[in-house]
Amino acid sequence: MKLYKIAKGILLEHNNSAYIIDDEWDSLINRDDLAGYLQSISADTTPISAEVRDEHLNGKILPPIGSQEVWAAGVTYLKSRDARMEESESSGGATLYDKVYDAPRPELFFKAIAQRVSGTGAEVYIRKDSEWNVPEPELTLFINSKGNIQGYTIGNDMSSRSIEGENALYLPQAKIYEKSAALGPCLLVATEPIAGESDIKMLIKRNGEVAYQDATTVSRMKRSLTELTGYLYSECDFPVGAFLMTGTCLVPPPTFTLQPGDVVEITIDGIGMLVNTITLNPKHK
Ligand code: DO4
Ligand code: MG
Repeated sequence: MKLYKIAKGILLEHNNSAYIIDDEWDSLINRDDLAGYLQSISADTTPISAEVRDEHLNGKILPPIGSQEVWAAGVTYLKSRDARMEESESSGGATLYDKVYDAPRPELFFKAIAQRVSGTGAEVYIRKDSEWNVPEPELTLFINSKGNIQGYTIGNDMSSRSIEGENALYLPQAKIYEKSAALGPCLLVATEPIAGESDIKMLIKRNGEVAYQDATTVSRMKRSLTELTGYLYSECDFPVGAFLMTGTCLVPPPTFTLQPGDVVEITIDGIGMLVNTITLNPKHK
């Protein structure tokens, strides 16, 4: 089942049919057994036609978030650990990443308030004071206020490698700025946890050519999804739930940095594709 936040409300796709749901996003998604609830709605609602569905989905799709906070986990894949050890070697910070990869406690950091999050088809920004920038493709969880995972989406944890590499204490500046996060295209709601074999792919296009592409699977993650969720909720309350990016599994080579105009496509099996164009913030150019 897929839930889309669209210009005119909420669209549910289930078993090849689509339904418009008249509800408020936060109260709709923040419940136990979201999948069961959506199934019951689909049974009681008249579906819209395929043409109307396409019209909605070809229009603007908003990020599948209401007023939740977005958090992120770090160094959950070997690729992320190795890339960060390399970029922070000269600052002497390399050992931090090595240690956190093996420690019982994961790295968790605050990533975004909802207003800084872009949806699919929208822009994400790179910082003008950063010369080395990358997208980070991340399986992202929606966790309800009771701490139970109810859905999955695709996240892009935009990052400045030069700022983080200069000093690990600069992490919030490397990670948090306008439009530094994207979520979408929808919330995948399922009764079963997402399969470990699910592919995560990233393709970056520059002037219509492929500038980078790679793929891996969710199963390469070092930690379990419930372990990450447990640490996030251990001392924080989230009255309308929270989104948690689970760490990047792909890192472009050190010679690669994003440029304005690049198009980043992140695909996760079963969820869809999150597409964003790289831009400089016009207010801060
Ligand atoms: O340690 C810094 C951030 C790590 C991160 O964002 C990731 O591994 O995805
Ligand atoms: Mg990340």
